[in-house]
Amino acid sequence: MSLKCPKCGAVNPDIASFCWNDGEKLATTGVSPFRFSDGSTATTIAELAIQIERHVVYDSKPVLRSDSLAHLYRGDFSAWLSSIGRGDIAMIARQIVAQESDPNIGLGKFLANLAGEIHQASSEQQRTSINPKDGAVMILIPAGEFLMGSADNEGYRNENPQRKVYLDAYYIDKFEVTNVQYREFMKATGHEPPRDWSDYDTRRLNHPVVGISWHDAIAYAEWAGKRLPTEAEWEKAARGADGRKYPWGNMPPDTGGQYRANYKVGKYGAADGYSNTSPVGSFPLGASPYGVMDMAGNVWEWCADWYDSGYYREAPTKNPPGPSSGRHRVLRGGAWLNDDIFYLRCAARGWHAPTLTFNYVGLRCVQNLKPRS
Ligand SMILES: [Ca+2]
Ligand SMILES: [Ca+2]
Repeated sequence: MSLKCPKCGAVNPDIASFCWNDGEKLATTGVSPFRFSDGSTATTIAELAIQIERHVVYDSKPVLRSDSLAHLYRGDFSAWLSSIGRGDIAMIARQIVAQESDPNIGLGKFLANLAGEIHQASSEQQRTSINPKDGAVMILIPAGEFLMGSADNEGYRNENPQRKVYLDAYYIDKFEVTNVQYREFMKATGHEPPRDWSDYDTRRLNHPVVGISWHDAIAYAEWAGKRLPTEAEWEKAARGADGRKYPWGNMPPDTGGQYRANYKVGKYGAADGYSNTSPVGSFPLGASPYGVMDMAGNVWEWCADWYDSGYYREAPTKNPPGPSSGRHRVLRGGAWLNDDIFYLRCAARGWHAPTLTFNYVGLRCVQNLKPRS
């Protein structure tokens, strides 16, 4: 079954190759309805979801089709969600529910987002790899340009100017490094424990490790055969190519009463479910365009670069390596103790002295692609 793009007329083999650009155009021009190659149409997101269900999602699982379709025809997204099982498809469905409830997202934008999600899920196999040393799931960030920093009237001045930056392809940890992983590193190397380690190692095994200096982070990465991300690599993995404000898009992290990050919100900072760190990957709606988790919130993450507030004015636009010297190292992403969502933005920059340790700073690693033999 194929889809026909109403803007350019292209007939695509599946929704994963739906034209992104035309999806964006639909959002602004309001072109509707969306026509399928069998003559059926969709004018609302609910109808669209039904068409997608018919044409794409259940092609490989026909047994489930009639049951879950019935939920959709009744407009019962919650029942649909619970009828379709686990894994990536369930995550896509949650995104449908979340986005359907956001009046600012038109049909076209929704389609474009959904196409990206399905494409992501269907190509997940080639896009991920498992690091044999620490068991981390790593996601491939493809080579190409992205928008780094903030326009002059947005963000802090240290995020200006906004530039197009090209990066070679790399892998990045899907999750922040956990206490379990850090414990393996200590066992193997005899590295000293993080500050207040006894508070964390038994009760919070799947939480991000904290209380580690930049030097500790470097030692962990080297043990695992990886390295810390450059500031540019971190930012691209968080926001994709389109300059969005947060990993999930531009809407605030609590839109529709659903939380997309662990930050300090509500009583004890726990309206999102956690007053301190959360287990990694607890906010599936907060995934980046590449599926990287907790890029906003939970813990700040050490990057490889020295911090320089004016670096963007002089940095190369291809694989910027960071300043050659400095006093502080870069931190990214915000954490559970931040109540200002300004720090959750992908472009926001933090910094600390590389020797210091905090209960809100951890790490994740990156790895170069292996050269082809
Ligand atoms: Ca919280
Ligand atoms: Ca984080």
